[in-house]
Amino acid sequence: MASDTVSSPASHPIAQPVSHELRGKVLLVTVDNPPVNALGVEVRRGLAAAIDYAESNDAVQAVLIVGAGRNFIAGADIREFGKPPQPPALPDVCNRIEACRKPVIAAIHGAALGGGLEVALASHYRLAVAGAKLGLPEVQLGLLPGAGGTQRTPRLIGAEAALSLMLSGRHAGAEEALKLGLVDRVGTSDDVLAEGLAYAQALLAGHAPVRRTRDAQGLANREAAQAAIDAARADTAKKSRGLFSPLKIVDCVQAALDEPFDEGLRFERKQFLACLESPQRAGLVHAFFAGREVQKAPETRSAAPRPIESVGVVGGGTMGAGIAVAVLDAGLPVTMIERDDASLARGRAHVEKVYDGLIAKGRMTPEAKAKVLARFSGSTAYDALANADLVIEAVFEDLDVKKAVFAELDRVCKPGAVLATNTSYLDIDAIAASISRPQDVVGLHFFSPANIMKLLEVVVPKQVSADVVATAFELAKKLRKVPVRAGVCDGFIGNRILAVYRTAADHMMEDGASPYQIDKAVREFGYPMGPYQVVDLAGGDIGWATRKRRAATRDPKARYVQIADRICERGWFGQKTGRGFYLYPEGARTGTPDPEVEAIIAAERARAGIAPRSFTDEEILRRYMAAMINEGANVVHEKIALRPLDVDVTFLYGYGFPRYRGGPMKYADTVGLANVLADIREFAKEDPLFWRPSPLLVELVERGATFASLNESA
Ligand code: 3H9
Repeated sequence: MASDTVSSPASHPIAQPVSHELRGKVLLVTVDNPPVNALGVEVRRGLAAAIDYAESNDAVQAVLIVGAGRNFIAGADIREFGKPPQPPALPDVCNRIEACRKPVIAAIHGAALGGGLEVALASHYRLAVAGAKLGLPEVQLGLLPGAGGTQRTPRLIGAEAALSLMLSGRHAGAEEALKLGLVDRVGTSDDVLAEGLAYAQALLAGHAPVRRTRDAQGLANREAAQAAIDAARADTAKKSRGLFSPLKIVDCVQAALDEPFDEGLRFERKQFLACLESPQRAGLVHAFFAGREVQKAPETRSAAPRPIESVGVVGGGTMGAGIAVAVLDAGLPVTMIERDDASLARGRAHVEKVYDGLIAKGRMTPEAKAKVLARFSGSTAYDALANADLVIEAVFEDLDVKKAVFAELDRVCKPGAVLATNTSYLDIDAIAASISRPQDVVGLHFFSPANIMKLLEVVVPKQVSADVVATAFELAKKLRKVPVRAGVCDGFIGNRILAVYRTAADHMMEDGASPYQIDKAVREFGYPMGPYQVVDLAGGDIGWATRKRRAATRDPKARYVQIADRICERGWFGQKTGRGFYLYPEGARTGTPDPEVEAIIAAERARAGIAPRSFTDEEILRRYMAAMINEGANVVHEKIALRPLDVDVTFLYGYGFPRYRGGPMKYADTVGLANVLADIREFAKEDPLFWRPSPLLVELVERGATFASLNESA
């Protein structure tokens, strides 16, 4: 390049994320901070400077704030949390906007979330256009609206509506926002700039006064407000067990009712800072970014996905039907294959049952069901899949059965069709190698119920081509699933790690902890259920079949706890049989402890020559988590998972790990890897074969590094 064509950096002023220009009498202030106009320090400075300019310039009679790109403002810059604060703070910027002596109007399109909505609430007038999403989702990040949101929202729309928005974190569309009183007007077109300017001009023409939300009267009915606060407090104590920020949100609204505005702001600030420093905030923000990071697998960057316009599903059992529903819900046509008419009828009935359930709950109309099912067809002949772009096999978990299905797919499917298996454990490389087009074979491991669970493990066999993997990620997006890239091994990421910590739990049970104590300790950690409740829910026979299959290959030196086998031998498979680890009298959904199970456990301990000892809940968790973390480290070490964050997302979305702890690997960083390793070495004194420290964990501790450092460098 010739040197005279190169501009010096000085000739290119750095783009300012907030610009302003005069449009007639209106100062148009544009926030342009891609990708989502987050309120980083430069944006905060720019907004404050724009208001200063408006006040000091006589030509300006009103201010219009808009966002460039697809959103108004998505909120505070989450990446700044935990770093040293840089002035001006957002609450000060909002106060500056509200104090402006000339009318300030916010014109909203796309996301006005968190701090973004707080900027709008500090403005004097608000307009939204179709497609706008207004909300205060801070609670999902372990925070509370900390730029006046907890004080202005209830004053504007009342305590009940404000609490509902802030405690759920949900988004309201433009029309709902108008109904709630969050905005004053909804544009008739989606041209936010034109709508905003027209509104500003109309306000000026009508001599609309400056109108401050701090003076709004939404809390005037004190009794109603107090009742809403009390109800929210009771509900939150029940529903948000273990969470730090929700009750603080309620406290802030109480302060809004009891205190003058400025005092309420001070209270809010204190609570916000307490949330900001909490480990829950760190865990939830990690979960937010990790959930986005997993979508960026290398193949999604290097290859374009193949088009998917029609999908085949082989197998109409629980899994196949759930997958069919997930695909139908994404708007795609599905062809189901079963071996005979009776099985096909059962598969179709499974699919219909899901929609009938929605109809019964009033969440779907029979007409809508008919419309969805018009996209569903079934056949007992594989030839019906000749034109499918993607086929997902969900038949019985047996390698030979699956290979036979793939031989049929190889015979009938068009060239370029993606051939996926929903196996949970089997060797996908072997399945791929058994047909003439291994490059088209990929694993899509759904979790049950497949139409509901968010996790999708995308299992990447050796010979698969990159565009097939990219197609799997694209499918996940269409199905609104969270995809995690996994390598081939027994159990992939999730089930492989699950097997290890379940074994640790079984060891504790045989050594003296009751299954009921283990479940309770795990629930108190934040899981919705303990491991033995999960077995009872899923059906004990499933794990029993796997154990029997693996008996021949099990390391004879490894400790094997037989308690679950004794229970299954009695036909006690959990909820579906009325008893398992727990008793479920008369079809109860929650189980009660079973003295007979305790007797079986006692007998097994005696048979194994174990004198039972007691465990504290804390000790149970240390062992449970150490087993999980250690196998998580192995999975990363062997490159089955790309990074520790992929393990975290797997457990957050597929295994009920409490989101506010960020996932097992994030949790390990929080307690300190050296502590986890010390625990493992301690436990290894009793059972060195089971408790073998992962080489990766040892290496990180030696280097004084964290799992997080591997997320950043990957
Ligand atoms: C807050 O406001 C606190 C205040 O009350 C008080 C302060 C004192 N910051 O999701 P996408 C990134 S708390 C930084 O894929 P979409 C995201 O990581 C905040 N970055 O797009 C991604 O980056 P990359 C309350 C952010 O179109 C890229 O933007 N606000 C932020 O599917 C695109 O994101 C929220 O909680 C952020 N705030 O969805 C809103 N937001 O390309 C959180 C996003 O490097 N955000 N990024 O992977 C969202 O809900 C969605 O991102 C949104 C767009 C709906 C906006």
